[in-house]
Amino acid sequence: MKNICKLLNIKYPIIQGGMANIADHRLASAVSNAGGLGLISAGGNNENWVREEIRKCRLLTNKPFGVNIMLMSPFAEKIARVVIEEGVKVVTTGAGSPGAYIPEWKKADITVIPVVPSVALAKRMERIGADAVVAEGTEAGGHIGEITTMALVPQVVDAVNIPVIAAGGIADPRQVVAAFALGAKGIQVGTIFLTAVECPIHENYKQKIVDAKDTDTIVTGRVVNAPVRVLKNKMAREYLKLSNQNVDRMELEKLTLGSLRKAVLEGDVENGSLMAGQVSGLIKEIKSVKEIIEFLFTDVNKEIVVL
Ligand code: TUI
Repeated sequence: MKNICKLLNIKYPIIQGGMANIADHRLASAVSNAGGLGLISAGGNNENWVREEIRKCRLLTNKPFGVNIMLMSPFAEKIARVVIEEGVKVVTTGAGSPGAYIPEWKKADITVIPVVPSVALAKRMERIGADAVVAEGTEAGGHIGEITTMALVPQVVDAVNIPVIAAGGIADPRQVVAAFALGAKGIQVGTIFLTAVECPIHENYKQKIVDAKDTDTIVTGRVVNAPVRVLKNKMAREYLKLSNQNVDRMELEKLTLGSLRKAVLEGDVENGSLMAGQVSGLIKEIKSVKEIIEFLFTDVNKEIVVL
């Protein structure tokens, strides 16, 4: 089986989590320049935005980088075409099945890495031509599945013959070793990159992660079948209160609509949606992307963590 570094032509077996409406060319190029695989996250943006971001990223790095496509986006189909037109080499997907796009991407020689929350979806992705899968546990931030990384990763590893990349709950070298011990060939991290110097979010959002403790995340959206892990704040508490009262879906959507942007751009940490994983409690300082990547792979047992 191909090693992740060789598959992706990178130095460290780490890919950046998608992070809708956050990860643009600035974070992606920083991750790629530091030896990982950076990703531009299409999020809820349209195809023109994605095209521009790809071009800006090329100006900042000559290393490989990819695009993450959030499949619930109304622009997903158009973005699926733009990545081909722009010669992007790697695509990761989240929040749905990319089945409809995989044949075209494979024809264009794109390495396709769907993010999956279950064994069934991992098997389906392998069958239709995925080159690797990211098995993301429920510890992760943002839109999540039900199974923990500890339980999910070895089950996916046993079920498929393509490389498995572990995600959810990784922000420290001990967790990197654990992921590889479970059979993963690489890691995907999001939350710790949110706090990176190069991550283009408001400082208040970064500080809220640095200040968080283990129990400070909560899952909203279960009642509308779109569970999303966020840091506890006024918005999250109100959301959960309303969803326990069986209010209309539209009322709930009014509360979350635009709330990620509120947090990301305006630093409104009480009314914004602060997506973050359970590892927030482990993160104690703001570092550069390069420092973060080098930290994650410090003193790891090279027999377990194969670089
Ligand atoms: O996608 C993510 N994380 C995300 S996407 C996002 S933007 C968003 N915000 C609010 C609501 C919805 C999306 C923020 N964070 N991670 C990968 C991931 N994919 N987690 C879970 C899934 C998933 C879920 C169902 C993948 C496939 C799937 O398939 C259902 C099907 O179609 O079979």
